Amino acid sequence: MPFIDHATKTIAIKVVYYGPGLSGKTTNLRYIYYKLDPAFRGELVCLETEADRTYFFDLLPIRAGLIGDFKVHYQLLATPGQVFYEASRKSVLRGADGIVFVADSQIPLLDANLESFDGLRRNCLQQDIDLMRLPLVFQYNKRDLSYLIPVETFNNLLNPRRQPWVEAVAIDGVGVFETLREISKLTVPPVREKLFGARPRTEPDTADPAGPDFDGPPEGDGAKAPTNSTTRILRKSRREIEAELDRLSREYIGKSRG
Ligand SMILES: Nc1nc2c(ncn2[C@@H]2O[C@H](COP(=O)(O)OP(=O)(O)O)[C@@H](O)[C@H]2O)c(=O)[nH]1
Ligand SMILES: [Mg+2]
Repeated sequence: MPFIDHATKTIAIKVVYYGPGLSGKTTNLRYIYYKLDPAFRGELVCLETEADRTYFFDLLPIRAGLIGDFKVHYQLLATPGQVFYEASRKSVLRGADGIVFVADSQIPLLDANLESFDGLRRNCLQQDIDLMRLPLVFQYNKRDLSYLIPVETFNNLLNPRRQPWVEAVAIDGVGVFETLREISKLTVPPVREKLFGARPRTEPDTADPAGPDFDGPPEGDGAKAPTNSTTRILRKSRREIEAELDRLSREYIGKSRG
């Protein structure tokens, strides 16, 4: 369910990057952060608990264009991959408007991908999220390496409904904005319908995070995302982290008004 503020005419669309540990989720967010003009993105933060680090994920708020006359913000969230962070992954999925499943293309990691996708299914079920109806894009990452899982195999195993998929080398930025564009194409129509019903559109939506406002160099230009672009935020408990997430996204929406 997107966050819609009718008073300020702003919408926040939440996109969760999900996948096995080390598949490249943080790398995607870093690259987006690094390429977008600072005017169109907030800080990339890593939220974690002080005590046991049992709860952490990355958050990047970005500004896109308009749906009707509503300003659109995307909140990109990357889940932690390790098995023992199940609780974090579950609560991060709450209220997700779309999911990018970042798979690791290396053959030895086939099982890890399948297990992670199973976990996604299970967590959605427990959160009353219908994964069959949620916008979902697959990113088959690390295509620069050898011994790769063929795209066809990935699609047969993970993506029988043939939702959009993108082959990526996130570390070089290849496919990163393409993935973001695909998920935005899928997340905008349900929001539009929620706002304006099914009536025909009068003006085109511009809520593509890699769209008209994006004037960075073309993706895959060989530039690597810097590895130290994340601000760390420590909080005591999971509840405090969730409150912080709320605060950060609202603060960003507030700041980027006008
Ligand atoms: N070769 C290669 N390495 C990648 C690619 N994307 C990410 N990595 C590396 O994989 C590791 C894990 O990436 P990270 O984004 O932290 O994974 P996360 O656990 O999904 O957030 C890092 O060392 C990245 O540099 C890629 O496309 N190709
Ligand atoms: Mg990560």
